[in-house]
Amino acid sequence: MLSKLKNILTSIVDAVSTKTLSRSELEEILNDYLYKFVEIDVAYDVAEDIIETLIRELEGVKVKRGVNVKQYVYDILKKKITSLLLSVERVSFENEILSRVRKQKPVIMMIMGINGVGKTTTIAKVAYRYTRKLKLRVVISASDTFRAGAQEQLEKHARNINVPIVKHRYGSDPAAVAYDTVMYAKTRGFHIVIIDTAGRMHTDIDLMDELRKISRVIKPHYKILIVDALTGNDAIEQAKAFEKAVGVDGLIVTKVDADVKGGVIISLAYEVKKPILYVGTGQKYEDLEVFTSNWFINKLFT
Ligand SMILES: Nc1nc2c(ncn2[C@@H]2O[C@H](COP(=O)(O)OP(=O)(O)OP(=O)(O)O)[C@@H](O)[C@H]2O)c(=O)[nH]1
Ligand SMILES: [Mg+2]
Repeated sequence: MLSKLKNILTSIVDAVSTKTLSRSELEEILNDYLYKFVEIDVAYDVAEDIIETLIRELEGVKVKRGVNVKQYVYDILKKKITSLLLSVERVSFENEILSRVRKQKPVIMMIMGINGVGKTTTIAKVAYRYTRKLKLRVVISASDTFRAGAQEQLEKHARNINVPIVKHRYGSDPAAVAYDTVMYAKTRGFHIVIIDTAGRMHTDIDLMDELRKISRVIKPHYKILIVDALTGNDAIEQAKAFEKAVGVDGLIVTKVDADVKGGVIISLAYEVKKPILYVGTGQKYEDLEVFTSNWFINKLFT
């Protein structure tokens, strides 16, 4: 996980920890890293920002005897990356859900994203977490009425985690399924409705219209976009397009366990500025973690 980003940071620390360096020496050394960062999905502007920060903080600095120079550089990087991520962490998200359900049931989440990013799996993980940890009653709407096998896949997950789903026939209106699910939840006192939607390219106008329709009919409290860490910087384009067409309240980044590059979360934080609610770290129901800047820093620096 994140191994290339880790390697780059280690290599930077080694390269600048030799002696006191001037601005031009630092620029010479660090310029190479601009492209190394970009290759691992750190957006160009963020890479520039990180390098500029390093130059500013290290220029002409004589580290006091007894202070570990490498540690000094690591700390600069840690602080910088933390500051980039702080703005998108939302540690109180589950508390917010809990206080919402106390006031008004059900709380509705609509899950969206392009094909194959992990929407359905993530829904199962969230439902698993909310029923087990938050002790909430969750029902899932099978609003992917399009892809062959989508309903069976969701049913299988639902059986495994013991959560009900509401479904219609394939080809039926996803908004109608979602509406029925909300009614189901209301009459039976369920706390949470999670709407599974079909994968769609962010460039497909008709399918984006369909999401807008679900959103208009159901008025979800949270429109959550799933992005796959392995899609790299395209995840940023996806987030911008979904935000423009439907609106995005939060992100979940999946397949972080399989992502050796590691730059995409930093880029999302810098370029999209939507809270990252959770990260997917595997294929099991337990493999969903609350995203915090600390979580990321710990993965990078330990
Ligand atoms: N390693 C890993 N695999 C994941 C993660 N999340 C999802 N997957 C896998 O990604 C694949 C696609 O997941 P789905 O949940 O079907 O994706 P989807 O977005 O619902 O796909 P469509 O409905 O076809 O658009 C499956 O094989 C999942 O097991 C994760 O966090 N880590
Ligand atoms: Mg799906």
